[in-house]
Amino acid sequence: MAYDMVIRGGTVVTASDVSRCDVGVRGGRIAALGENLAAEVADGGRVVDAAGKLVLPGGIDSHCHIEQLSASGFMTADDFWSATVSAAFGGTTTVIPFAAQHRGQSLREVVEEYHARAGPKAVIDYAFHLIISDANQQVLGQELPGLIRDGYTSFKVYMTYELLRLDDYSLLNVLALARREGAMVMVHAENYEMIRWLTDRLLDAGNYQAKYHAISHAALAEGEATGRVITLSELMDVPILVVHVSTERAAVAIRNARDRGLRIYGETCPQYFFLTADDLDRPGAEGTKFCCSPPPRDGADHEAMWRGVVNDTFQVVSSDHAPYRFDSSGKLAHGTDPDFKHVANGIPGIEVRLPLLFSEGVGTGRIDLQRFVELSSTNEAPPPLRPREGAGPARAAPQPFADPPPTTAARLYGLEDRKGSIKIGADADLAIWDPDLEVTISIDMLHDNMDYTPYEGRRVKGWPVFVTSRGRVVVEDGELKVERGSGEFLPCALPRLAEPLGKSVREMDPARNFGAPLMPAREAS
Ligand code: DUC
Ligand code: ZN
Ligand code: ZN
Repeated sequence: MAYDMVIRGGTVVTASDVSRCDVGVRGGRIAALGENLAAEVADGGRVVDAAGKLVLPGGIDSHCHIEQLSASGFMTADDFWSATVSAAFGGTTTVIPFAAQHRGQSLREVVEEYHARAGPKAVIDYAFHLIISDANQQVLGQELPGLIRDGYTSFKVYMTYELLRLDDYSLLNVLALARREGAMVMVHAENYEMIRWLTDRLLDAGNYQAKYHAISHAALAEGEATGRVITLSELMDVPILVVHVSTERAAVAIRNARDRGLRIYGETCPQYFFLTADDLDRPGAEGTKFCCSPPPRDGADHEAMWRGVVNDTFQVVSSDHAPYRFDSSGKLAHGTDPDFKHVANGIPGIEVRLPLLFSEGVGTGRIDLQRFVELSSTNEAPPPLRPREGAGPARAAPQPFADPPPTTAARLYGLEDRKGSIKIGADADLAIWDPDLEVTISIDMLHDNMDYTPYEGRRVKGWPVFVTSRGRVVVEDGELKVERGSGEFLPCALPRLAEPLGKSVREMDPARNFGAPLMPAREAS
């Protein structure tokens, strides 16, 4: 049977292997992996020479903010067109941004709004996480269960931010619902009162510059909240994913929880390897370009993040792309000398996420190619066992490792049937990388709608040069080859990795709590 496209002679990182072979694509899907497939290309089909290149699954960016209005009223600089074009140029072929509820809004209406934004513009495929800021009866009792069944199977909750945060009682309600319905809960874990107290004292004393943002969002605030939400999830026996982890303390909390057998997953982002709190101390208002929450930390935390990607504390490295321009639409909306409390929180990075991780991770030998793929999309190899500690090679000295196995974005969010791996039957979402291409990152070469990049001038080695989505060529020779709106919505399955352990603590277990039925029963799927 003839192929529409054959990618010939590259080093292919498959679900179980790294090998030199051809990839045959038919009907938008991967149809074959083997030798000499080019001889079977259909009339009008094409052969793409990948000799000397790497053929990787297109990345999944499972944490990015696109055409999202923040609770403080800032619209991101990127819409679904510019963000997905930028993602594709950086080797990402699936994005999972947020449909963000503001208090008082119907979740269903929010989702419709985001579809109206994405549908006509996205050039690669997309799913949505929900953001729940109003965990009321109507939302938890009716809207959310229905939406989960319609393919919105993950949602983010905040422990900080006045207009978004849920108190512990509401968090427990959300966790109970997630357990019952089988959804994945993503948590922004920072202690609201600690940040509020520090912010008030700093501003009272006139310490308003961007650098104090990093002081107000203390590392301890992240560590405390991470530990607390892990405890809440343990009470409810439901897995959670702690997003954008930036500190050693939080990483250790996640790692320790998993060593105790809990299903606690972790995500970190390039900014927590590459940027520091000192970047917020740049002259004038330049420091605002680095304001995000949690803020960039320091060298010891950077090393802890690298340890975490090696020892599987983290299963995903996402961009947390939250683009606000350095002008009155974004960072300088409150003037050219704003106080940190009023600076839009977030930094761009959707295009450079994978090149940064490739260059500093694979290029330096910290992680191998398969681990790179695991962290950036998925890899369904039997889970490799990871060393307990240290920054040694990812596959060195296996030791018994507690359940759950290492996992990745596609599996965390119920997309693994179609996305994130090079396997027969999966969507032909591929990125051919030139591992030797050296690039100096600069805002001029990026495709987002930003006016700065926090990585200006940084040199990386390795960049994707040819990208497909469902077999369509999206990027070739530095040009975009697809139309606006050609990306498709992806309903997500219930993630198996959101399944509870089935082990209740005594107080939640009717067999040991004198018969009280407290544990939300999981729905049959
Ligand atoms: N949280 C995010 O997830 N992204 C940007 C800012 C924030 O607080
Ligand atoms: Zn967040
Ligand atoms: Zn975010």
